[in-house]
Amino acid sequence: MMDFAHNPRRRLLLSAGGGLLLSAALVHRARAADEVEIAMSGTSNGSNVWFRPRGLLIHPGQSVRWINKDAGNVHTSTAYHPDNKKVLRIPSQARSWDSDYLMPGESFSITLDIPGVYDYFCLPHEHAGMVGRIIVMGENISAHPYADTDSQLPQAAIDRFPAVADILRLTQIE
Ligand SMILES: [Cu+2]
Repeated sequence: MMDFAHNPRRRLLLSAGGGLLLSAALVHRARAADEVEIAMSGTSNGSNVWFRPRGLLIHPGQSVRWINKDAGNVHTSTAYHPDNKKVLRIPSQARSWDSDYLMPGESFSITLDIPGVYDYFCLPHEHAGMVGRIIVMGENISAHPYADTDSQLPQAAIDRFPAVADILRLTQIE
């Protein structure tokens, strides 16, 4: 599905094995400041699944890490982008992403530099409404940026995107 060399997750794994042991404490502090965590989780019988927070406001250059905290399910973080065979619902200059399947305990991170609204979904659970929205702060954030493509998504997905105004006001929406 994805070119090996362009899969950020593979790159992370490679660098983790080959990197020098720098100051672990320093690395940890930098992560705490610059990286925001989004949990992938659900009920134990899998009847309900979600990203938490599903609405998130960050600043340009900040990183987001999705962690599968669901012991009984695999999940993905996948951008609404033609590269993933979906309509475009991230800024047009931004790079697409797809975590591929994350097993329980696995994680995936990206850094977002371009301001705007980023909508993403979980590949096996889009129809169950497992979607999320990240806003990278900047000027001219549209209140309803992707209304013209709503009809091409499952209704359950449309229903779960937090409103842009609510994310801007509250920073995180559970
Ligand atoms: Cu999922």
